[in-house]
Amino acid sequence: MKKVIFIVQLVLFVSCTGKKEIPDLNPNIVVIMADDLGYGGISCYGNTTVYTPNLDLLAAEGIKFTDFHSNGAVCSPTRAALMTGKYQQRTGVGGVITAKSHREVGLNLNETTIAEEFKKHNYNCGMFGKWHLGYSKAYNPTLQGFDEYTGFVSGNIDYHAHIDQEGYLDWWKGNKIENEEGYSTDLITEYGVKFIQENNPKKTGKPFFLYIPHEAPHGPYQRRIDKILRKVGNAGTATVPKDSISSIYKEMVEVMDEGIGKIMQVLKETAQYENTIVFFLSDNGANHYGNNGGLRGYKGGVYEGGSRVPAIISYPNKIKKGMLNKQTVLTMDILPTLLDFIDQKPSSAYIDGISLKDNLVHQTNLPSRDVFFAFGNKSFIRSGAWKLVRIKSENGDKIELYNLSYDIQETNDVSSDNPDLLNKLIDKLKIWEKEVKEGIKVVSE
Ligand SMILES: [Ca+2]
Repeated sequence: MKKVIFIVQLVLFVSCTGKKEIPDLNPNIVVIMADDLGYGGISCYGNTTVYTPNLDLLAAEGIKFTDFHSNGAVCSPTRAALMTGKYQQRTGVGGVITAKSHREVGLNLNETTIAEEFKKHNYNCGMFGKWHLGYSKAYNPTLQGFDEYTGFVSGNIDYHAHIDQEGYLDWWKGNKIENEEGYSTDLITEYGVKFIQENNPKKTGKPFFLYIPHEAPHGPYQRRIDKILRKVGNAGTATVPKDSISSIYKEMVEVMDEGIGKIMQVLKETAQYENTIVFFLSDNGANHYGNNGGLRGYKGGVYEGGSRVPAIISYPNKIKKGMLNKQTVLTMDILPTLLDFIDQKPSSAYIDGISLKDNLVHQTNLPSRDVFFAFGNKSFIRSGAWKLVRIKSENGDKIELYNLSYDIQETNDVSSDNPDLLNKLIDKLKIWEKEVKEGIKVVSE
């Protein structure tokens, strides 16, 4: 009898407190990627003309990175690294998958993507936005771990007509082309909001993994009110007056920020905000229409403006708010980091990224490591504050050496002052190139 009373009391206690009625679930994950947003592209990174209150709030409630680098200088390579946790060169996606010449290639289905990893751990996985890892339906995101997908598979579409650079309609629901009306940035947000509502862990009993790769602020440059610039069957894009682009660009960033606000709002309305890890990042630096925060160079290049990008993580349940993070971080670190937050390891035989979890939660330093970057004939190695840049040409390699601790602008090439270090870093870069080409694990230090 005593036992029965005890059980009744326990049930009453649990239901009165409103807690522990369902077991604590792993955190939800939301990865939001901007396209071509430079280091100075939003207000919390020093931009004084654009208004991005929602990203600023996310940074204030989480951690803002100051030395975060996109794995690639352009779209597809960074996305391959995000999906796999590896240097993209290992996946075969070292360059852009172009609408013109690469319609039959894509990220190998044998790769274990971040969505497939979370799926193994009982997550519902959704993706809304830009894929850019294969045009053919044989490479569709629904074959790479995403239960739901709506968006486009090329590098960029007309924001209104959803047509790629080569004149193909490019708006997909799952593995079928099916167009709908709407401004792509708004559609991506609406699908993200709906996914969070429908996959509320309180209803499903499962956490969710949501990937929101925005098109903004990549060209073509179009606002909500602007006209269509592409037609089916015609390659190319109608021109926009050059002097109007900076104001259009500003609005494109602001509409994306507004959408991110809606995502944060629905997480709060569904009481999931505290138990959700939101990771915001850009896939590479800006072109000359954007703002790279005064750093040298642009998208596609090997200087800081091409790869150092805004990145923010928020996880109110576990991460202290309002911190700056100065560690050198790459896109490929996201996969192992997010898995570590649910006490899991990547299932691939090996990956190149490392977990930032201890650093983010306890502010410990990351283990020392060299990081590598290569695109076309250009590459760099970062070793602490040192950065060696190599640009290959038929007339011999051009080598430069910078110390970013006092020369973030990369204006003072000190290669002639440090011959031993120069040779050491060149050797490391060559070894790395061989290793990623031949599929051998990089041996650090
Ligand atoms: Ca991009």
